Amino acid sequence: MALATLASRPGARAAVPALRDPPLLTMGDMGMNHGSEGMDHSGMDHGEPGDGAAAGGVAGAAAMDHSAMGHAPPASPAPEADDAMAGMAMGGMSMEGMNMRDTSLLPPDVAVGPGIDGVSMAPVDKMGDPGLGLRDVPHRVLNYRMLSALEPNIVSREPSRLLELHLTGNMERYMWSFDGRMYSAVSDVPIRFAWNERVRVKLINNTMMAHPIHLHGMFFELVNGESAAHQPRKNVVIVQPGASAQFDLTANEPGDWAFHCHLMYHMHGGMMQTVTVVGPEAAS
Ligand SMILES: [Cu+2]
Repeated sequence: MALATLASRPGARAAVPALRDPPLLTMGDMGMNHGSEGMDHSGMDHGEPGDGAAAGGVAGAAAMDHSAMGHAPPASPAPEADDAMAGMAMGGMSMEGMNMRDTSLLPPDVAVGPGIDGVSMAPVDKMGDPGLGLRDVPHRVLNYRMLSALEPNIVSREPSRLLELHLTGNMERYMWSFDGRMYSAVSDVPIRFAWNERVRVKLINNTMMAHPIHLHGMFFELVNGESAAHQPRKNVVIVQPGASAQFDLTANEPGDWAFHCHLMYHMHGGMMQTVTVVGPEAAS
């Protein structure tokens, strides 16, 4: 524990607050969604091959998005499928038969290898979740759903494309990456936007750590349930463990831009990519 004091005069000291409980990752934090928000058990692999509903949910979630346009209402958690998990109480859950690294859930463009030690089973949007260690505190905690752009966004048209990117890692080897490729392993430009293209980017966190993902060069608008004109403009978005987050981007700054986790250890560990915005001259 560390204590710091910001005082109005030398020697002033406030009462020392009580030590908080150390936060623990829950099943929901690992993309297994037993948390209170946006429960979705449909993606859970509990080893029942005959469970059509669960299997369909997984395949649907994995196969979606790449061809889909970003027209869906923002950030709506998948419908509940509690039947599949009926009777399984949180405390009594067995880890047996549960595959924490089911790489078949990943789209084909993710490079599967030693750099991926886990796959989120059913990532849900957690824009309204204050995050690990802050859910049950007695004081008010802010979250992304509370944000709204004061001035309307200049561009708020519907995205014409949905780009899904997976945040991936291997904690033991300390490897971090986008789509299973560390920055050192990327030889081409993997993330490319056309001039003035409007894209909804969906980040899916397959790791057990939160990643503040930062884009240089342009602001983006968080898909947080606010109207398109007032989606908050940011250039960093925290993606919680096992969860997803979406933002809308207007590609109107030509050039190459850094796109990386803002935890510097993760960036140096490989969670970094180059984003290229093709300039207007290429479009003509
Ligand atoms: Cu990170």
